[in-house]
Amino acid sequence: MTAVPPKTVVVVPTYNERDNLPVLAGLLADLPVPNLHLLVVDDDSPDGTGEVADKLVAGAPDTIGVLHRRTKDGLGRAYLAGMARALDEGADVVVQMDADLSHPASAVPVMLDVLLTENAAAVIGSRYVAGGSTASEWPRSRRALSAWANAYVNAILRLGLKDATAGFKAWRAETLRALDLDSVRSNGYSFQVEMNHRAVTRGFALLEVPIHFEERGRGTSKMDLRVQLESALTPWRLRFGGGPAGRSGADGGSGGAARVSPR
Ligand SMILES: Nc1nc2c(ncn2[C@@H]2O[C@H](COP(=O)(O)OP(=O)(O)OP(=O)(O)O)[C@@H](O)[C@H]2O)c(=O)[nH]1
Ligand SMILES: [Mg+2]
Repeated sequence: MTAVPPKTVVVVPTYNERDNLPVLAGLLADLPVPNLHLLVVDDDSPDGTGEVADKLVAGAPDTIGVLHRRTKDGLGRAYLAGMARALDEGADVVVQMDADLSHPASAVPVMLDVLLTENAAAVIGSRYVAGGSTASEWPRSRRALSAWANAYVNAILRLGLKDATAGFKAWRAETLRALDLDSVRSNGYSFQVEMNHRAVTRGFALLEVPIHFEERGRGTSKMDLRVQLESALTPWRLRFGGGPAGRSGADGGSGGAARVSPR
């Protein structure tokens, strides 16, 4: 009897990623990972990404799915909806990944291998561990902002992560179930930080593996001022806020549970 490989669902939120999505779908399909599925979460992109996703589904209905949502509701909300769907559909592992080709698909097998062999609760594709890097096109100001954002988050929450704001991660299903996703409040990019904080304060081990972060493919960034403001305020809410994660963060944010991968 052969064991069924774990079901892995890659959740990809899209907003105006018409040109990038088919490229990403092709890269994922070519990976040597059995039982790998793609779930697109599209917020009614005006550029027709939703229809592009429908065509991809028609061509590979067993491995590609799409969740259509009615309005642009933020990256965090899209991920939460996609993760909930993936768990409902029996995922053993959920990978979160941007559609814009910033996150190298080639790192997915490495992240899954570390997740499953090292008994990690989640694995982060990290720009800031040894061997990781950011896009060479990034101007010095953008590098500085990213490094500063990580230092800021770690100083307030003591997550013990080199890349606390990364958006490329692989989660065990049981970890996600333990994070009480229904009560996650962050909507924009601070979603990444809130998820890490929840995991670390619950004592889960997050491992980081190095990735090279590319400049986005086609299309434009969705980062705006409201999102940046939320990112600046969220660490304080998590540390001192009244919710369950906030309470545990006030006394439990030692970062002791988070480790850097030995690789
Ligand atoms: N469904 C959905 N997806 C979103 C939303 N906002 C952003 N995304 C997607 O989330 C991913 C990350 O967004 P980006 O705009 O690339 O943000 P970023 O990576 O921080 O910015 P850049 O580095 O400039 O690309 C991409 O796949 C986007 O299409 C949203 O409101 N809804
Ligand atoms: Mg991007």
